[in-house]
Amino acid sequence: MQQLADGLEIDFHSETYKDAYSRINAIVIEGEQEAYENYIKLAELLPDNRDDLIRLSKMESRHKKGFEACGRNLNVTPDLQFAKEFFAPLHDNFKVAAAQGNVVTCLLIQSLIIECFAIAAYNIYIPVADAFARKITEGVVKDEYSHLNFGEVWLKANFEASKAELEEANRQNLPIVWKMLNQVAADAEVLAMEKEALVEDFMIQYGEALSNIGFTTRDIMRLSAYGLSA
Ligand code: Y39
Ligand code: FE
Ligand code: FE
Ligand code: FE
Repeated sequence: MQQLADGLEIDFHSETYKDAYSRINAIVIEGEQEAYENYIKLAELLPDNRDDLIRLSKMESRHKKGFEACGRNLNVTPDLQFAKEFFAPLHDNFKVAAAQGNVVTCLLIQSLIIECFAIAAYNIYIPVADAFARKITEGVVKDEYSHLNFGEVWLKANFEASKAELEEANRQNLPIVWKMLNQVAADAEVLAMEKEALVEDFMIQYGEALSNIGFTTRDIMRLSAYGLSA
């Protein structure tokens, strides 16, 4: 049991908490595994950036190990089958894009959408995490900002040539993120992570990223609300 600043009490060892954690922890472990694979694929697609991308992929596999330790620390077995199904739509879209050599779509899915989702989730989790998981997650979230930055820098440098593909990839993939958030909202609530806070943080990260790449405020409003009612 832990007393938080706002007086919220969370029993990290209750069956209710551990049941929700078995899915959220699995999502994070599976997400880190897929991020590892996605950066290896991106390294093949962008040979000029190979060393950076391989470095990012190694960070993702360290993240996975850290979150596996968080589950073990709470005596929770992650529900990896659930997590694979949770990521399948985004993962399939990434694989199709990679097979077609659509590197802009791959970067939008992994380095913008998934990284912003991770940053939002980790930022909201840190204040309500157990002490062990908090330390791990604080280290991880710093890395995720650098992954998002990689995508921003590349897409900014190639903005005019990427714009149309970014619009289409956003249209196809952002609604999937809102569905994923809805699927995880009840479990997140058990961990004291509010859906509204997750949506707000995601919107801020994603909007900032689009702005850094070169989109106008008007474009950002249109792009970032796409499929929000899904
Ligand atoms: O780049 C990364 O490391 C991202 C793969 C990790 C994804 C994390 C996804 C977090 C969603 C958790 C939802 C909890 C409410
Ligand atoms: Fe990561
Ligand atoms: Fe990452
Ligand atoms: Fe609540």
